[in-house]
Amino acid sequence: MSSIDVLSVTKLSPFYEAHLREHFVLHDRLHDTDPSAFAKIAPRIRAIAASGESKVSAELMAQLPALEIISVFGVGYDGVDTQAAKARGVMVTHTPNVLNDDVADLAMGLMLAAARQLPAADRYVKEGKWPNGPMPLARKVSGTRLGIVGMGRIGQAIAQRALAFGMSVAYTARSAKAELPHPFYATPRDLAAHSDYLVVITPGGAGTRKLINAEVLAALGKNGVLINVARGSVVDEAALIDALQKGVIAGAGLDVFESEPNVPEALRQMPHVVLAPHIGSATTATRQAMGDLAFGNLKNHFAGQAVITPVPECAVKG
Ligand code: 8YV
Repeated sequence: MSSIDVLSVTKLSPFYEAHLREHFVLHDRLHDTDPSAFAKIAPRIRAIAASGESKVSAELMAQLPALEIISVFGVGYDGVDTQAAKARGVMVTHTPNVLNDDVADLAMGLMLAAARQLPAADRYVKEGKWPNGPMPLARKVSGTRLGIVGMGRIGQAIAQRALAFGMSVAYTARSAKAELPHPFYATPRDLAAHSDYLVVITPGGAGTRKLINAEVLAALGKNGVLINVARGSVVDEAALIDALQKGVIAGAGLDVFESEPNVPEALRQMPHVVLAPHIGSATTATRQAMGDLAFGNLKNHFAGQAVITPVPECAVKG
């Protein structure tokens, strides 16, 4: 594999990048940094290394006649034009399952942090305010109603954790899952109307763009809290800011944003909002597992073996 040219389209985790450099000729974001050098090596590129947030457009693929595989370091691949890849016979792989626990943990963490005001509590003690009196009372999590938008692998891992908190769980998804005991609502609006906390963990992309809009937020109501660990595109950010400013909902915990890494000033100023910089899968153990899987997909492909985790669109139907 040592002579195979790979283009990375994102700054990759250092250990994953080092691993790729050991086995491939890695061109780190050359298309962005040096277009004329890129034009020379483009015909040799046989693989793209991307992350969950990367954009891999049909235009980029069109410049790479030898492209065979796009390996995404992440479960989400909404930035990859899979239709164009399929039409060209380019394989697309991702890293499902290995990050389920981390993303579900973060969803619970944001829920607890937003409800119990943990960042404010931390500042309260550190800034020496405690001797002047207690903090304002916060919002209860245990025993309340959780609505999950998107009931795939990570949604189910969140449900499992919520049950241990004595929460009732309901969900919405493209269709009801007969094997799950939780109530199904056909729309995010109906689910929100029956939830105290609404967690968004649906794939990104055109099919879910602004799924969580002003109407859904109004249904969640003034005691409701929105948690987003999916993609910024799934929530209408302007509608969310408006709802938070007007008290239409009580608060939010957000790991993802419409235009990362830029977060609107309005959100950054809000005391009832807890923010994180897209860290759903960002633990050492999980990033290692994601790197191993993303690398394993490339290795298998170039060894002439079946890839481990193709995206559903590229999976061979049995
Ligand atoms: C990113 C993610 O891939 O898995 C996903 O879909 O969004 C993340 O895990 C990760 O931040 C690497 O950039």
